[in-house]
Amino acid sequence: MKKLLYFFILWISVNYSYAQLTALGDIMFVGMNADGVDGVAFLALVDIPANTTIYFTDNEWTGTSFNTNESYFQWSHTVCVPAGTVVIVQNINQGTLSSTSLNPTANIGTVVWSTTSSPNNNSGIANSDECVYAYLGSSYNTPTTFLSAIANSSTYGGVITGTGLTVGSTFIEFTNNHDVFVYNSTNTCEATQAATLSKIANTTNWISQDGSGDQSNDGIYPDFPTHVITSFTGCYTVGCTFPIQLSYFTGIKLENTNFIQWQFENPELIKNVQLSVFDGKSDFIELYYSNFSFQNHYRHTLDTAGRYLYRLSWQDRNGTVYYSNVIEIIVLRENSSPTIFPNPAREKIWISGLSNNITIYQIYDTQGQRISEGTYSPSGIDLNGIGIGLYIIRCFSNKDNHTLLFTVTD
Ligand SMILES: [Ca+2]
Ligand SMILES: [Ca+2]
Ligand SMILES: [Ca+2]
Ligand SMILES: [Ca+2]
Repeated sequence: MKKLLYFFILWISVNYSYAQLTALGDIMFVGMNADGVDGVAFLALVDIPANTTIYFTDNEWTGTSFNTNESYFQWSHTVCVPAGTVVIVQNINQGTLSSTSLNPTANIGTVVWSTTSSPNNNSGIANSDECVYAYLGSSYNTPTTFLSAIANSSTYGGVITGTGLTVGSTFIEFTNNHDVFVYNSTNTCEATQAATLSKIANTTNWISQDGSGDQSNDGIYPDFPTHVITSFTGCYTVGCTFPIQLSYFTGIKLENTNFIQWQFENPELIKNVQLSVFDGKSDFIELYYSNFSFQNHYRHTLDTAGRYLYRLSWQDRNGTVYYSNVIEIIVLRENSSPTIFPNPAREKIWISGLSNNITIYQIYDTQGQRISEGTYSPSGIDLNGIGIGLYIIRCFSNKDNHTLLFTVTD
């Protein structure tokens, strides 16, 4: 005459590995601002693996090295940045750099000055004859792979020789010496990376603004960073996987359902989630599927008593599928359930329909933490000290066992 109830909490961690940025055009500038606090914005066309360092400079390339008198800064992030993300760097205008200069800032990741001593002493993006390069390197002044460049003039004072950059592809070259530039075409990556580079490097796909004073924040299109496109779709991954952490995956028998809950630490990295139940023969079959990863529970309505095995699977943005461990809920017999009143409740609850031999109750929160217990009596259960929320109550004796749900309101 009893129901058995199994309740598990599992902790899962997933290992992941890193790929590398490798090639020209793996990132592209999508904004540049020489007014106000100065800034650049760049698009990751491929995933940027965690802890990759990308160097930037507004010194000009002479064919074998950079000239001097301007600044170097470097960006990195401790977790993988998915393809399609736009990173916006600002506050590059710190004047002549010293050990007390503030570092530039970024919406994603961290930026620091690569050096604050000569020959890198004049920070900021000039509003004429300026070029900014992005590259990988063994150090700030030893580039190994140029990634992208943007110039507001064709007479920016450098040469393209030895960089591998190509105007109209990986090098975005304006000739108007404007101050604020924002890419202004579709935010989709094309079928090939080369086609996307051509689209972004086509200066007719940009809007720019010029004038004395600050055009970056005058409310007239384009402003920077207000009008920078913040993400692209359909870009190109290189095998970088995402450190998705499943915090918990639990199940409990609740009235005529099994109530399954889960939580991810970083659901924004998930492409889709699937909850499955074992079909009793050979496989798991889908109960719930979503491309939206923020729902974190499912109520499985039960037709019959039996042994229920549940498994959660999820896909990262590269399409790699991960599986949780399996949780088990065994239901030996369906009982007619007693009811709780009032429900929702504020100060006290009573349970009707309990057989006389029920004496013990236990109250749990929805994460399985027992928060109260006692002996049930006709005077009801006092809710003093129990906060607003959803709760699970078990009432049982050595012969009977019920699990019910109730809500505490204010
Ligand atoms: Ca400036
Ligand atoms: Ca320069
Ligand atoms: Ca201006
Ligand atoms: Ca403006």
